[in-house]
Amino acid sequence: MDLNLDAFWMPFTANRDFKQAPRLLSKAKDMHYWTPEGRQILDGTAGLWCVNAGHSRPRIVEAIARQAGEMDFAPPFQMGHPLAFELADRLQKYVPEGLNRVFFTNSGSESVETALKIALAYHRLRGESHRTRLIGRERGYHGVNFAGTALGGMGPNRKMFGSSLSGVDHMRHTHDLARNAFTKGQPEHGAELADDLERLVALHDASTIAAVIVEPMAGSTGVLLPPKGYLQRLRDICDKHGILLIFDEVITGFGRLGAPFAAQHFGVTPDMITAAKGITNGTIPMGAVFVKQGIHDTFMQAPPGIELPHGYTYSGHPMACAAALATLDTYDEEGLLTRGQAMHAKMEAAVHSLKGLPNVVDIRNTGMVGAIEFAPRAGAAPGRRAFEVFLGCWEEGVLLRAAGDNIAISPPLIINDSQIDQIVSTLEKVIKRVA
Ligand code: PXG
Ligand code: PLP
Repeated sequence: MDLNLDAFWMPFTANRDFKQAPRLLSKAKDMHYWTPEGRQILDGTAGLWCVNAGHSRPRIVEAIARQAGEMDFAPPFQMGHPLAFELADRLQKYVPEGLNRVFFTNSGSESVETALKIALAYHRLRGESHRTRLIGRERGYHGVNFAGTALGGMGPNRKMFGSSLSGVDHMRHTHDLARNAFTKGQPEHGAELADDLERLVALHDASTIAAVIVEPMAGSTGVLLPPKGYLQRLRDICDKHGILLIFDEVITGFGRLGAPFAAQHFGVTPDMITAAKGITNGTIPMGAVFVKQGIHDTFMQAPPGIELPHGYTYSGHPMACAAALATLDTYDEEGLLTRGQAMHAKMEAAVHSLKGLPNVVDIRNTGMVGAIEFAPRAGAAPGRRAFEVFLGCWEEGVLLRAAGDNIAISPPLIINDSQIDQIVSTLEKVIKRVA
């Protein structure tokens, strides 16, 4: 193919390596991608954790095409269009009880910035403008904008960008290989790590802290499940000190764990949820922040006028709304948002069958997500071994995701048993060869 690769500066990619040996995808349907040469690839990553109903589903394709012809765009500031209201109303059915107000964005990163700004403004409206501090967690990922970069806890994503935001602190991460390796589902040990929040309260004083943001299951860093009792303890500490709790569910939202949201799966309700990705099945960029009604209503008691000076040109874009409504129809018709429960045992047995292979130091799973952790290769850059496994699987026709020293498995929720077997047998073959 005669394609000049020079001009496009690729995101989160080793551009020079990639352009020496490109990996291109040009067609997709249901569980598969195809390369421009026609090689079929099984999608073990749901694109990038987003194509939860599988690729190019007819109902969604038609809804997008129809909307493009009907009305391409409508201004979202001081104007509206019916689909955005219809979608907001429809989403009530899926979110945890009480989080029944929604602000639309275009990505997970924008959802994070939006939620944090709402938290600051909320405290200010209540006369607590001294609550400006924001707390994240080591190994967290909250997108790439300034606040998300500052609150995130993955070192390489932060170090090039200065201090980015003041008044930020982090709790420790919950990964504990020594005590929890090869746990199926939630680890037994580590609930006490939530007490890090008490430590930060003692240090900074609760009256300075606006919000805590965590991924209920950390995705990008390599699928870290919360220890049993951990999230409830965070919830309790936040309640005790008037701190808002934000769950970043950009990956876990829309069915990944076997419930619509991780909040329901783990039985802990935050004050806000950030979402994106699966809301449109990855088709048209869209994100959302779900907010407890009481937070929203605080804004509605302010003097008349614009209650929240915040929004994006493409907030509630008509094409994204049409795509999201058709996505929800597809999820409903096929029971996909809870299919992770039915498939849990199969997924669990499949990924844990890789225990004992060379350099595999941990395996984690729940619902429709799993991860294999490798010992780092001595003398090589961190993550090299996992990246070689990723490359090997790609050559064998399976797309997985390397995340540091981990391989993450997060297929579309329509995956069948034999496709799970294909992922695992490919991994076994490749791990034996390269790991
Ligand atoms: N929060 C979380 C928890 C995420 O997983 C974002 C925010 C940012 O969303 P946008 O739409 O701005 O990318 C994400 C995104 C990976 C990977 O390698 C994960 C994400 C994005 C890119 C790569 O696992 N998650
Ligand atoms: N920069 C400029 C100069 C703009 O005019 C706008 C929006 O009008 C933006 C940035 C923000 O763009 P968006 O609303 O797509 O996030």
